[in-house]
Amino acid sequence: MAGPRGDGGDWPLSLPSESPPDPPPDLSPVLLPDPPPGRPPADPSKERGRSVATKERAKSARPPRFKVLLYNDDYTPMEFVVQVLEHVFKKSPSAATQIMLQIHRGGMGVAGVFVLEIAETKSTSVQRMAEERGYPLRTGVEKE
Ligand code: TYC
Repeated sequence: MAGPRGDGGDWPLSLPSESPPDPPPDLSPVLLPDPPPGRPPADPSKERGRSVATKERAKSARPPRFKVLLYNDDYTPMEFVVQVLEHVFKKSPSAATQIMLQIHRGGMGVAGVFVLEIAETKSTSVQRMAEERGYPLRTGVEKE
């Protein structure tokens, strides 16, 4: 007699009963012996990969810093250099005066330390401010 589906197939379907069902897989952790202490990693390519990853992480964690330098000259007024140090480099009036005097006496000084893009922007902006007033003040950017 046909099954309830009317397609002539056996109903209910019976599973093959010749072999017993597979036992459940053994999922218990396999304990491997610890490697001897101090042994180098077996696969050197993995070691290389790890060192590259470490480098990249270090890079993004702390990008390199750049000094913005101001150079002395005989014509740029001291007051202008102090103003630049206060407004562009956010120095206090007394810190700005000290840095200006150090540049005046020593020929060069550090106005601030920044990541490259900020250092270049500040350097360019000081250069432009000086040029607009006809002062020969020179700036530079140098890796820390
Ligand atoms: N030497 C300049 C003067 O006597 C002052 C000065 C200081 C100029 C610092 C540039 O970066 C400078 N007027």
